[in-house]
Amino acid sequence: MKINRLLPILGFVAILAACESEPKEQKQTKKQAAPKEKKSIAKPTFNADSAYHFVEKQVSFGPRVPNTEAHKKTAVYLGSKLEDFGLKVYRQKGVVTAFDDTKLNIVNIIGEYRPELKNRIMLFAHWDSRPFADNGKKDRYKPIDGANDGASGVGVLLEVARQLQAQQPEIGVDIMFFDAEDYGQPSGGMMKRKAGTWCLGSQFWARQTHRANYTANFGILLDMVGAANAKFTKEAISMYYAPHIVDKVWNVAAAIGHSDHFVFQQTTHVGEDDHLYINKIRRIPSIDIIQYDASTGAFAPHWHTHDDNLSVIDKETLAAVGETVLAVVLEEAK
Ligand code: AHN
Ligand code: ZN
Repeated sequence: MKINRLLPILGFVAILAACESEPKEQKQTKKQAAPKEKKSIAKPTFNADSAYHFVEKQVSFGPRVPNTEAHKKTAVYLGSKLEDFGLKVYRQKGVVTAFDDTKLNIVNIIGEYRPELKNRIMLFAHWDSRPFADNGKKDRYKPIDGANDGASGVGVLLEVARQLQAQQPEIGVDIMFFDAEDYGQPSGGMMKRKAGTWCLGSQFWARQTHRANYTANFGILLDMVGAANAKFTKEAISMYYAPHIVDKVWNVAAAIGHSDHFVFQQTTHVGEDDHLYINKIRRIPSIDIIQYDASTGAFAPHWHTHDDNLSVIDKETLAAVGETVLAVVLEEAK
């Protein structure tokens, strides 16, 4: 081919190349600029020894199953701790019906930090423990300690409450401990499956809040947040109702160095949890920080067995979750 015939083609190729390379360069500059644009977030003070102590104390009462003495004592303890930390405390009592028709005397325990402010976040966990060990092999009809499943989330939030009192951020925060999350119908067996048998305390609260016209900008649920090397994935129900909150929390975790726990992967491993009803009934966008275990494709092997005791609790994980949640609160207060 002669050069004069080739030129227009070369020119066209050059234009194509230019068109292609320009956006690429722009993309690169954007990528490089991104870390500069991201504000740096300080790792907040959060005492993991203190959080661990709160977990230990809950477990020391014995399994926190509704209608038991241990449950009553724990309720007194949790309410008085929130009061010690200067929060306005509500004890919302009720009776709910379990899957097997047992009437459960429940109490949702709520502590409000800066109740006068409109700008609010709700942080929640369930405080009861499972009356069975139906995922285990032995003593399946005995209640479990629930050191991870129950006490860990409450322990972290008690320490968050203590830090709110110490650090005094300018934002409303409601710490909510829901009852009777874990009295759900065991899977398998010959009974017909009933819907909505889990999360009885949060369902009760969602239908009638502890005070009229309660609302919050968003909610964060902590469930099974204490095991060593725990991975928290972007849980599907949270991603359906509140992907912007998931991103907010996971980005804060990354910014303060906790990407080893808060992994950028989505998983569908939760049937229902308290955040579902807060989203569905109250329409407060809420997410669940809940462990995902790749070996089971769901929860940790100790889940709903007697191995869920103090020995699985790791302070480093409590710190990662506590620092992340507290950092989110402090960022929102800015
Ligand atoms: C299920 O997905 C069956 N349960 C998740 C809720 C739960 C139970 N969290 C702790 N225990
Ligand atoms: Zn459970």
